[in-house]
Formats: sequence, structure tokens, C-alpha cells
Amino acid sequence: MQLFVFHAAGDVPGDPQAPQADAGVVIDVLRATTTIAWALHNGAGSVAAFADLGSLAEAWSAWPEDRRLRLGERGGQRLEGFDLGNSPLAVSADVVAGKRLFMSTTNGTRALNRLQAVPLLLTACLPNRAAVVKRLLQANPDRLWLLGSGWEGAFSLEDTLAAGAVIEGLLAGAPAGSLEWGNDEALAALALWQQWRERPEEALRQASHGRRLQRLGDHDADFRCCSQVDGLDVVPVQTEPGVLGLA
Ligand code: 3SL
Repeated sequence: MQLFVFHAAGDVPGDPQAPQADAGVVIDVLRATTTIAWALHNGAGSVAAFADLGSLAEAWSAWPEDRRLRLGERGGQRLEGFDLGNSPLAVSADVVAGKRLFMSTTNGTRALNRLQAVPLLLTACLPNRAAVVKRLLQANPDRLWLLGSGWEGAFSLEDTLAAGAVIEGLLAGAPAGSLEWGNDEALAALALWQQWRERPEEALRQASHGRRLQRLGDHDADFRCCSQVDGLDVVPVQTEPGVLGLA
């Protein structure tokens, strides 16, 4: 398995319709992929991810009213008129069970959109790291792309940190000699994780998006949730273009 890490959707090479990877993992630790994992764990039927709000509105209006919720965020804040913002704590079972979430966020859903044509597409966060690693080892793709969502095209510390955590898990579980570095970013991600693995919450808080969230208000519970490592046994998988579920 060749491992590649990209820091933002714009860094991914090639034609989005003909991706040169067998599997992709989208990561948005703060907070989109953490929210997706918790929503599906708490019984949401599926999460449909949209890069733009126009397509979201169209798809949402075609879905039965009693089985739909709109979840949206821009710049860290909930979108006007939406049912939910992008906090993993808001997607509790009483709110999301049996519903399709129509979701659009600043960076996470754009990253998902960029890898939509990859044959096996998963989302990862720190809480479901071990579950994602297990699924990847079972699938054993030749080329794996780990895509951090970044922030408006730029590097995000926390996403690359989690890419490093996934790589650490793969190195521990894969047969010796079966993993290959696809790019230097993958090696750098592992080094970043090794630096912070005992204090992930501190890393999230020091990261630029972590500081942005702290400026916006009290996000202590979100930081605690997003920095938990392992223990959440769900793997969001793209089941149809742009839609994630548990398969
Ligand atoms: O950028 C994104 O997609 C969001 O996850 C950002 S936020 O954490 O909800 O502010």
C-alpha cells in the first residue's frame, strides 16, 4: 500500500473524475468528519455532503420532511435557517436517528467532493482512527490518499495530525514491508503525530482553526470530543456519490 497525504483539496493531483487512488480518507478533525462519525454512530440514516448550498437546497427539498435535517457551517458558525451547526455534540440520537443529514461546511464537504470518484471513500477523525485503520487493512488498497480538509486551501495542523495517527495504525497492523511512502507529506504527518500523540487536545487548541473556534465562544466540549483517540467504532463510507453511511 502506497501512502499519500494531501493538506487540502487543491493539492490533490489529476482529474477528479479519474482519481489515481484505490481508496481515499477525508479528514476534518475540527469538526466535520468528527460530526459525521458521531451522527452515524447515533443513528442518522446517512449524511449527504455538499460543497455548495444551491445543490444542498435542491436535494433537501426533494427529501421527506420528517426524515431530513440541514446541517451547515461557514467560518465556524451555524448557517442561518439550518437545523444544526457543525458540532459533534449536537448530533445526538434524539435529534438525528433515522434522518438524512444534508450537510455543507467550509472545508470538509469540499474535500469530500474532491475525492467523490475514488472507489473506496471513508472519513476519519481521531475518535474513529482504529476503526478506519482496521477497514483499510481489510481493503488493502494499492494507493491510499489521506486528504486533510485544511482551511480555505491552506494547511491545517489537526487534519495532518490525524493523518499521521492513521498512518501509525497502518504501520502497526500491516505486514512488514507492505507499506510504502507515496510522498513526503505522509512521513511528515507521522512525525507530527509522534510529536503530539500524548496531548492531542493541546494540538487542536493551538492550531489556527482551534484558536478561531475559541475566539467564537466556548467550544471546550467540542475540543474534548474531537481529540478523543479511538473508541468510536464507526467507519463512514461513501455509499453513493456524495452520501455517507455505515456499510
Ligand atoms: O471547515 C469545515 O468544514 C468545518 O469543519 C469547520 S468548523 O469546525 O465547523 O468550524
